[in-house]
Amino acid sequence: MEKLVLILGGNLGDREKLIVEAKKNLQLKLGSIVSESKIYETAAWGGASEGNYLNQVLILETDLEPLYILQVIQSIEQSLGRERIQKWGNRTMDIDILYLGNQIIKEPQLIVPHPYISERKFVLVPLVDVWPDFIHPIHQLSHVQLLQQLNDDLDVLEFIASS
Ligand code: PH2
Ligand code: MG
Ligand code: MG
Repeated sequence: MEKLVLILGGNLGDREKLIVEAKKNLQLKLGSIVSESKIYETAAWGGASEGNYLNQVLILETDLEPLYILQVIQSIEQSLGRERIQKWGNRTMDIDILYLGNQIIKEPQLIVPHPYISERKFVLVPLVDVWPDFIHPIHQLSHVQLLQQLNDDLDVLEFIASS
């Protein structure tokens, strides 16, 4: 089994409910969730979207192939109302593959590890929750170290879930 590390995020609709729905679908179709970060409310990174995101990182265990995983993820995003209009624009649900174990994948449709991990606080803060000492297979630094050397001061605040 490989550890599949995903980040979920959305800034449109009922953000909390969409995360719950995405997790149900992921468990059914890809494998069990073995670890979850806190949920964070995060300022939009990249300038193209308005309104704060909710983000959460998950670790699943799976034996599935990367391109099959990508297909499943895209079908879940679609079923949750995702429309692809603008790069980095507003969205109901984005599910990105951060890591698949230590694999380095360079396909036209899929690059793993996700190329922006080391530049985004909204990714590194939840990664430190779930796997602080994992060594990034390309940068050769842990998540704690990557967060220490990061230059991104956008807000990443713990989100208190409604009961
Ligand atoms: N996703 C983006 C662009 N900007 N900003 C935050 N805070 N969280 C995201 O998940 C996010 C973003 C493109 O995927
Ligand atoms: Mg994304
Ligand atoms: Mg995406």
